[in-house]
Amino acid sequence: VETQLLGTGAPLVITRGARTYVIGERINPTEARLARALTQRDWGYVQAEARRQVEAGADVIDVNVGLPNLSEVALLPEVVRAVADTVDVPLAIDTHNPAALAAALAVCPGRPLVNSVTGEPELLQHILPLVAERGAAVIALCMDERGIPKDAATRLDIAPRILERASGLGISPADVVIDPLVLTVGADDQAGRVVLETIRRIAAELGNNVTGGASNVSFGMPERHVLSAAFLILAIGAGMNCPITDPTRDDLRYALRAADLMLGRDHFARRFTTFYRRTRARDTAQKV
Ligand code: THG
Repeated sequence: VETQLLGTGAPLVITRGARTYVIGERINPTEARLARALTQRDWGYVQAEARRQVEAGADVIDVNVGLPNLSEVALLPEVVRAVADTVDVPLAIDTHNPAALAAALAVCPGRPLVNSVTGEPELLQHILPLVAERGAAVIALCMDERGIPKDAATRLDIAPRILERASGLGISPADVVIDPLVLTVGADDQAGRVVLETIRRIAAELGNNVTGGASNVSFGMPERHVLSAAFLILAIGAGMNCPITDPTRDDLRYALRAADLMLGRDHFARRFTTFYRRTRARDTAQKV
């Protein structure tokens, strides 16, 4: 399956089995400095964060501006425009607010990834038509109005329902990227096992491209990046091929590159060694 995305540069074709594609997570107000930049409308800071992620290997930039006291409808299109002005990769527009999504799609160049829709009737009804009208791609979360199922089988039931609704509006299954829903192991020690099983079954039974917030797995835990890196490697092995993660962190980036090499997806280990050389050159430069 191939999902085609476009920013202002070359098209990105997310291809199953080819390599791991990175959706950069850092334009998100859970990070305190980013939240401050959004309240102060400091687009320069936001743009620098976008560039830093692309330089670190992000294939797509996720844009999330959901903050309790800020108007997403006003803010999201401004931030989408600012980010699209400074990086040429495709964007993932991260909102469940249909009005904010419509406003953001109106100013977003190329073919973005809409993040996201669920099986909830409200969202299916209001988000999918915007995706169809724009000819965009979309992330489908394996949850519905009853919440996030505890087991893989029930999560697996929800995805085909979303695919069917999308297909009815002319959205091809290849343009629906599935998110099994990554929850923290801090709240449920079975969260990792359940999401890995869900990923394996999506890959085997549906064949769509698979995304997910890899950092979610370690919320509230000590040594959280060790846990996120372990999860990334296992999730990639299970079939998650476009994780949402932080490529500016060396530990997470090494994990991604190592997983692709071990799975035979890195010709002559070129990506891994290039990453190593760049990281070393940067560290050496910083020491002098
Ligand atoms: N699925 C989909 N989209 C998503 C998620 C998902 N979008 C949002 C989120 N989950 C993925 N993005 C993030 C962004 C930041 C963090 C985790 C996931 C994060 N932030 C640190 C924190 O909150 O502690 C702060 C960052 C910092 O200080 O550097 O962990 O699951 N489709």
